[in-house]
Amino acid sequence: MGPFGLAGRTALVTGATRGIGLGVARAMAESGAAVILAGRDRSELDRASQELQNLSTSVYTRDFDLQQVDGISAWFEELCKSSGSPDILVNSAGINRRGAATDLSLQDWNSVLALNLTAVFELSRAFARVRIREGKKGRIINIASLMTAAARPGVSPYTASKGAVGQLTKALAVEWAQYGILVNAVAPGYIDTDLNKSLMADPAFDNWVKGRCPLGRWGTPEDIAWPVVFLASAAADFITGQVIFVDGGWLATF
Ligand code: GCO
Repeated sequence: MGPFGLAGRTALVTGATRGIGLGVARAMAESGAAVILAGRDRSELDRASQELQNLSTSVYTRDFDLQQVDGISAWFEELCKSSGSPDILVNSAGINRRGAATDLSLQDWNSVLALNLTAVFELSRAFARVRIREGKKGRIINIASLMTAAARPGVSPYTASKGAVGQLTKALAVEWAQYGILVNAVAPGYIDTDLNKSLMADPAFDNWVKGRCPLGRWGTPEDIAWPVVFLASAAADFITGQVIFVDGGWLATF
């Protein structure tokens, strides 16, 4: 696999039971990594783990609700104590709450910002503390969004959270470069996942996405997974603080 392989590496992937997170975990397993699937629901974790077993003998699961941001540091420290610190962290867990900004509840806002942003900050710094303490390098890849750079009506909390993820990626990259911890983000365009099922089921929205995207289609989790594997690999040893838009050309055209 040359510089693109992940043999001998361990990756912790959040939001790993479905969508982009599961796609990333699958691609990392195919690239030789041991993968730790993190998610909230034990039965969904077991299903995802079964799906990946034939790809890698090293598929582990850890259930935790990352919305409980105060408990993230202790959860990660315990994970490291019992199975060693992962080399790679992929922050893929995220939610969306759609609605007019004037109508959304403060709880909607707080839930989206907690999982999409605060949990990313908390888990990333828990990861960095351990890797720095152990004198080991590391890779963090955050899943941002088209909404890191653009917006549409009705998704203000999500857009704000993903805009912040883009800047947090740069902030942590410049702070941890000295330790060899590289921090980047992959920003998906419109992807065929459960998060977007309702959008895909709307013929007008579906036609808009296919017409607006130069490649004329919705992306797939695999379209996102392999750029994530690239950023986790030795092929990306000189890349940090970057947000790579994997959007079918969406942002390249007006
Ligand atoms: C929406 C979508 C976006 C996602 C999209 C682009 O409601 O417009 O869910 O918020 O971020 O997949 O990344």
